[in-house]
Amino acid sequence: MSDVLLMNGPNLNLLGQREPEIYGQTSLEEIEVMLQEMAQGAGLQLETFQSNHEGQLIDRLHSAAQTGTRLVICNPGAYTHTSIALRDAFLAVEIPLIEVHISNPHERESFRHHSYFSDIASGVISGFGVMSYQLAMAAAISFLDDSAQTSE
Ligand code: CA2
Repeated sequence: MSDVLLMNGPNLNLLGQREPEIYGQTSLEEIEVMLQEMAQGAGLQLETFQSNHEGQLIDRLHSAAQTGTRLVICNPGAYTHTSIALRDAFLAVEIPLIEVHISNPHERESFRHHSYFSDIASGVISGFGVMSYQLAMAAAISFLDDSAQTSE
């Protein structure tokens, strides 16, 4: 069982290699290491997953539910604006979601202004570059700490 799953959607495997003016210079692996350190410091288990395929993201979410994952931090990439199937998967598994974006989609093209996840997420963090992920992990740590205290 892992406490938190960090899930990244299509093209985010290219972080640090392309379009640094939008997405920065840090690789996904470096982000994953940063979040592992934060999770370790908080005594939480973190798993990470990236896929360029909608169905694989859905399958990973189903298996997270089966193994009792307590929270998902997800940057759905462009699926943010298109994927009713991934939205339905989040609704089906009922695992709390923190939606993350590196850029601020609201200051970009209008097709990025709608997210299929924001209204079902516990929270949304966007526009802070790589720090969006760190803020999301900090929020996850606090969220899981609060939920542990209320169930005592
Ligand atoms: O700002 C974000 O994190 C986004 O989720 C990134 C998505 C975009 O479609 C969303 O509107 C906002 C695109 C991810 C593409 O990732 C790349 C990473 C490096 C180089 C090129 C693309």
